Amino acid sequence: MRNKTIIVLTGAGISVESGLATFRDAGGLWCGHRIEDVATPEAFGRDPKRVHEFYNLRRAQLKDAAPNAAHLALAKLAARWQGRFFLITQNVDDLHERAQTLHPPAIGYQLFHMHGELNKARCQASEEIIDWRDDLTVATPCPCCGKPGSLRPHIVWFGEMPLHMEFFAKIFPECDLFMSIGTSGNVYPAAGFVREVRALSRSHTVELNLEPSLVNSLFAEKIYGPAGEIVPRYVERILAGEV
Ligand code: BV8
Repeated sequence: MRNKTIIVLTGAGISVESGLATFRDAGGLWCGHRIEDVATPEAFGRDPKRVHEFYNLRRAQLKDAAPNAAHLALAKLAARWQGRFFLITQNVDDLHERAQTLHPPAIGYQLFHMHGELNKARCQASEEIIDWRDDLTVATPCPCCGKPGSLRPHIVWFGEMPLHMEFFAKIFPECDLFMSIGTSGNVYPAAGFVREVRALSRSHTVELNLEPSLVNSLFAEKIYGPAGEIVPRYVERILAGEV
């Protein structure tokens, strides 16, 4: 497998052991909100104050979270991998970045937030993306155009096109190992990536999750348990040339 191309897809489950809630383990409620009330463009148009408060809460929670053993194991692999290593996350937290500061990545590593980032805001007038780690409100003046209310969270909401999709279509054919970690297989297009990789490449596919996802049957290998335990073990197997 050495010098081959690895593609990893992560979801909310990889951040659970860092104390961040998933989307569906709370019985469909997400920090007390229904997804359609806080994570759609319509919700933002209808009640921007409520949506800002939802993301302000999660941005604040993120400050108290730290990367866990699963994030660190992937960072260690990315630091030592001689081939190309693409980490695609559905998560909007910055725990992969923070893990990578402890293990500076090798040249072939790229990280993609396909659903945006909590610590970024976007001007709705200019589309400019701005680092943003504090609260956002409807009165916050936009640094680029000065207009209050022009900033939105740089998050891909339901019904919006995820980021970097054209690039992903280019790398799927060269994949040799596709790892899906901590995702339920509920949300598309991410849940369909394993099907695309299988159709376009001869990649080995492995699902590492607490429990079988909705697309578990599409994976050649399945390993279940807490990410903080199963991901470091799997990374050691890759580095030992056993995968
Ligand atoms: C799109 C940012 C099309 C928000 C997110 C109507 C109109 C348009 C689209 C649709 C539609 N109806 C359906 C769709 C498609 C829709 C979709 O898939 N809906 C689902 C709910 C049916 N998708 C979209 O809308 C996407 N856009 O399709 O655009 C389009 C086409 C052309 C032109 C324009 C548009 C956009 C989807 C992105 C939405 N934004 N996030 C925010 O974060 O605030 S998605 C959100 O769900 C998160 O990113 C999250 O990561 C993602 C997926 O969830 P998971 O990560 O899998 O989390 P989940 O809780 O589900 O599962 C956690 C898993 O971890 C579980 O399996 C659990 O067992 C496991 N776990 C728990 N603990 C651990 C663990 N595993 C390991 N260790 C542990 N300790």
